[in-house]
Amino acid sequence: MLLAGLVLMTLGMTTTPTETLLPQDSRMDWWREARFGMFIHWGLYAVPGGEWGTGTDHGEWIMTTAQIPVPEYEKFKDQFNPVKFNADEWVKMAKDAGMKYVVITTKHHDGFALFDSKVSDYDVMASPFKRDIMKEMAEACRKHGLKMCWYHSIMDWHHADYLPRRDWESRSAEGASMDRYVEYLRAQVTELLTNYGDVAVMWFDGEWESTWNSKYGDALYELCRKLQPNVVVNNRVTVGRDGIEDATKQKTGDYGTPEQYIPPEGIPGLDWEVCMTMGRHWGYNKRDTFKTPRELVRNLIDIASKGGNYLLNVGPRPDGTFPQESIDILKNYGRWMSKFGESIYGTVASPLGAIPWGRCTAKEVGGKWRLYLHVFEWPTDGRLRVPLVGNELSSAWMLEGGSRLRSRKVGSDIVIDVIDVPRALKDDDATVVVLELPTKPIVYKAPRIMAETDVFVESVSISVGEVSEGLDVKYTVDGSDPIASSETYIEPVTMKATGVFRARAFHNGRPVSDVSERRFVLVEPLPAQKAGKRKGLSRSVFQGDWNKLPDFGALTPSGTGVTEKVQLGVEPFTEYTGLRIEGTISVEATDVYRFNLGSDDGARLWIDGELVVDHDGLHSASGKTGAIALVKGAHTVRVDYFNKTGGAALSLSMAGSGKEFVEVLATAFRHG
Ligand code: FHN
Repeated sequence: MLLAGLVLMTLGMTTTPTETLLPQDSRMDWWREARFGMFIHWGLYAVPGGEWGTGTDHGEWIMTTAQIPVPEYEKFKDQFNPVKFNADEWVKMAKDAGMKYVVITTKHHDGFALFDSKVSDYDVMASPFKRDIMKEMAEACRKHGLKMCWYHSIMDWHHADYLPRRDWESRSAEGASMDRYVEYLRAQVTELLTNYGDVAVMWFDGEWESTWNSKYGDALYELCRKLQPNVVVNNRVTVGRDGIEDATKQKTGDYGTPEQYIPPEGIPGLDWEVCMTMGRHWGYNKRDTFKTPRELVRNLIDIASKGGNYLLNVGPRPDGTFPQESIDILKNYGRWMSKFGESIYGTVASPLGAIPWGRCTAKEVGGKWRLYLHVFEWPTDGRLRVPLVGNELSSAWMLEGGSRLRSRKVGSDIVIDVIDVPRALKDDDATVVVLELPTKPIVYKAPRIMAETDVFVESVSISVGEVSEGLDVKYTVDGSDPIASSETYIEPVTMKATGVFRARAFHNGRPVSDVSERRFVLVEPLPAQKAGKRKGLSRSVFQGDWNKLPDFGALTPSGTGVTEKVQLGVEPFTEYTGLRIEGTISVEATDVYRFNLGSDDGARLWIDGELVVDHDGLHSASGKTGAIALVKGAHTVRVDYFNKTGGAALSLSMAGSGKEFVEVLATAFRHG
């Protein structure tokens, strides 16, 4: 038995084989079919084009990054007159590029609305332009058959009631009411979902500041669905993302939104969409530099091969035109999608393991399954190998032109002869070869072993996923190699002793994959301590400029007090500030507990002196998870936290075995 309380910083997948299927929700059907959309970031920030003072590298955040006071920034309103704006041209460029939906900023963090809002005079009708841009965009999308979608920022640097204030600005927060701001936010969302016809997606953003919470977020989600029952809402309507890369879907929201980042293995069982800039900025910057058209085409293929959508951004100029680089990128997409769009639309993630020459997407067509093989690099021997496929072969052809290709099984690989493919059919960005199989692909890859944690105090439930239909999984728990006579995986397996779980795929009684393995350890939970006498936790405040957590024990606090739970405790939370929060936390049962510590900037969590989560360093609002085994009762808890500059956030949630994460409530804490 391992010593008490082994702490794990890594957690396994908690899905089971059935959960790798996407949630059955017809609202998402068009979205899963679409795969590709245009993001548009446009607003007052286009006027300066990234320049302020000597600075030239600002984007849509220029109000904050250049610390422009509200009255100064408002002057851009009087310069906003995009006389060359033509919604029809914009939507036609999206359509011709093969995009199926358009998400445009109705209001970004700067608070300026690009639509005629009756609840604000800080909108486009107050500019020289005086046209409802959203109305014209909605009409153009309807005309060209694209889905109209709204981006709307929860965070608002202009509205007097929004909190927290930017720490550099002089406007007082006196009298500001976040509840009143939320009513304003809901009123604008109501306008956007009432006055412009069908809206396909509400793309919320700016949900990460400490003043937004799941109560507001859940209510906002409900409002959207009440106003337009078929509207799709992203996960940023509520709190809880682990940073901009995180696509883990909260309880609220229909899909995850990894940003500027392609999840290396996709996110099995969830809907997700990568949003990305063509250049370095979301909003227009005169000096922006752009990714190559080929890189962007391959991004689309890579994302689709992992089962996600791609929302690619354009930052229009202040005159209402697209930057020429964006136009050229869109034209290249149009060229490629006109030949190969079938290999993207309505496809699902590749069933194959890694392939060295490119990517794969898959789709059922006419009762058969097509693997769309996107060739980035042509094999020098003229033989395209599709690894580890257990199906009998059907046929293979070039998607462009349809010319047939010779193919055959070599062992468990399918080999396609491509030596005679003419140069004219080899697209520099990617060429698609279709491999048709008579049934769903049977892929010989090692099973994925899934469990909440690698430690347990009584037992651990282990499931196996991502195994092709038609294969059996054989497993052992004594560390030996699975063989044909080993146990067959039927349902989650419970282990009650320390051991190594090993699994392997079998086809018709024959081993056909590598062996996957994972060690699970029975641990002694940490014994309960004496609970504190008084409610809440002690809270010491420190002032300093850190890039990572100092030893607060060696510093003199600037103030002390009590906090009811792990939180910042004051709004707005000041910069260059640290916290040490201590006391005891009570758990209701002996179990392995997962703790998610959310913070901006760095934080660490200790329980009974064991470091359970280390989320130190400078980072945006995000969470990290660790696990520890505890006996029912009280345990010492300490959270150290610091905020350097900008946004601040601190939260602690926990989950017992088999449970969802919930915020640790004040009733669990004592001190003194
Ligand atoms: O702060 C915004 C940023 O300006 C941009 O709108 C992106 C697009 O997803 N979202 C936020 C950063 O995560």
